[in-house]
Amino acid sequence: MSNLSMDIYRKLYLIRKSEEEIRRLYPENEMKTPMHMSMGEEAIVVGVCHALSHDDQVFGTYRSHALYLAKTENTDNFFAEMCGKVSSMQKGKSGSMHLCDPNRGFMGASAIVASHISVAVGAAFANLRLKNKKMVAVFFGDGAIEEGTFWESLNLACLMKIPVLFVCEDNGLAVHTSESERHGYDSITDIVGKFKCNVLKEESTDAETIYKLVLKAIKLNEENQMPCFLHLKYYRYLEHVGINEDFNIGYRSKNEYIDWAKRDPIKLQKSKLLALGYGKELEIIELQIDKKIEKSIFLAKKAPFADESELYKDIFSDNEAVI
Ligand SMILES: Cc1ncc(C[n+]2csc(CCOP(=O)(O)OP(=O)(O)O)c2C)c(N)n1
Ligand SMILES: [Mg+2]
Repeated sequence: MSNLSMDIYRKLYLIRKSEEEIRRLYPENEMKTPMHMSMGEEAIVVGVCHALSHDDQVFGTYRSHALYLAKTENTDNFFAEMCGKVSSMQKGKSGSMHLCDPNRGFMGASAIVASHISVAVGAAFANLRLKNKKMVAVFFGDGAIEEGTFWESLNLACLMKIPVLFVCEDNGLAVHTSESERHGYDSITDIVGKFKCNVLKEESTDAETIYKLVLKAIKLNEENQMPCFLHLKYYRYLEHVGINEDFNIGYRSKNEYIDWAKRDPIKLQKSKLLALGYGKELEIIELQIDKKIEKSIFLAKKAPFADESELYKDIFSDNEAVI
């Protein structure tokens, strides 16, 4: 059995199932946080995180359910935070948009488009100075390319040879506005390619393909010390924010979704393993994950909310940053 293919499937299934559970439970109104769902994006985060080591660091956006679970697999903390409970590491104060787990390399997520990119470059610079060999990957959408801070951060990383993986998760949309209505150019990679960085792109929804691409990016960085810009395409299955489909409001058609769903990342990985005869193993893995998630949700629902005094804690940092 290919451990790689199975491990990748395990993570893909964990993420999809967790979000399916959010869709099932959100109407109960126990999860008060706004939800920017990841469905459709899973191959990117799993492919990238699988190529990183445990200590490597990632930074994400408000749409980071998948990234958080791919990097940490920590469903207890994830569901506790979704329910706003004190048992979560952030004690219910971060919600879906500001997930964080620095001990497992998930350094943080920001709801301000592109704001985390310069922070990630700073963390990578610190790692370089500390010679701790930690890699930094920063994930952002195609909308972040329209922010000045993206270009300033890219410029600095290229100039100073700071080893950052810039991961652009391009779903062609910023809320409801398509790229062609926003960009005064045709190709992001052509423009980024003018900088002194490695540029790699992929449209596949196969997590293993993306995993191999990231190994290549890491190797290139070892050879020439230049940062890497990864341009990866995916299709957002659900509305910009919320748990529903939104093909009825006019900015996109369900046919696009139907085309992408034919190569859905989870189904794709599962069909590869089924073709190799691993049906029984897949059943066992899915059952284990279902139980793990069920337990995490049970614990999250049972846990109390934080005491009111918690509102005044962790507002300003008086600790040294975890790097
Ligand atoms: C600086 C800033 N401007 C505007 C917004 C409002 N806003 C939230 S998400 C979003 C779209 C971002 O699109 P993209 O970066 O492609 O990410 P996606 O939602 O597609 O994952 C916008 C404009 C914001 N949060 N921050
Ligand atoms: Mg987008």
